[in-house]
Amino acid sequence: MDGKKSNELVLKVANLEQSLIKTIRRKQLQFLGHICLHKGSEHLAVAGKIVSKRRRDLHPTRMSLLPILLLLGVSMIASVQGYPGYSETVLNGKKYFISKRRLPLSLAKRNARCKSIGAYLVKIDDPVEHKLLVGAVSRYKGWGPFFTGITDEGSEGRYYNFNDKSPAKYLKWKYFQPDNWWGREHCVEIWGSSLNDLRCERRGRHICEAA
Ligand SMILES: [Ca+2]
Ligand SMILES: [Ca+2]
Repeated sequence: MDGKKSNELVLKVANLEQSLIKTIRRKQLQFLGHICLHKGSEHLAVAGKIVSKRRRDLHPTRMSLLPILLLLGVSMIASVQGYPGYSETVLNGKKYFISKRRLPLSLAKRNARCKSIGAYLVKIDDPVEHKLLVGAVSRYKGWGPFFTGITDEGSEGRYYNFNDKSPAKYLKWKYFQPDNWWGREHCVEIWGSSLNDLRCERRGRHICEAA
């Protein structure tokens, strides 16, 4: 009827080695999610001395399916989760997120939004990352501007990354940029294949980079 009895039956009929039975039982336990953290209890379970208590009103088959269904449910949730406000893209093995809504936000608010999904406003470290981001932006179906985390707020002409205040490493500017137009452009967007400075409060999307 139960697992213990059927194992004994298998042992009698097949006359298998005790070690083989133990291996099978261990595999069964692992499969059903009966993971025993303590070595002692694992040994008892393997030896068949621990019998799990079941609710009488639940059929044993349904009980054994429960962990599997739970696992399936969790994996399904994980596969559709994502972040509703962002389009996710993987570049060079790293995750980046482009905000779906064009909003007039401060740089601090844009960065806070990135942080809420375990990321930060994108830093551009080198020509490779620059090129990959340019590609991602060009493929994006929607208007910009696309804000990066690069800024010269508070230090005109000296560009740094907003999230950690580190100096900007790679700046490939568009012709005649940065022009700090009207003395009010302290944020940096990806524009075509290069960068432009623009007003931080402009309505636009921002790009986050996974931390
Ligand atoms: Ca500026
Ligand atoms: Ca500009």
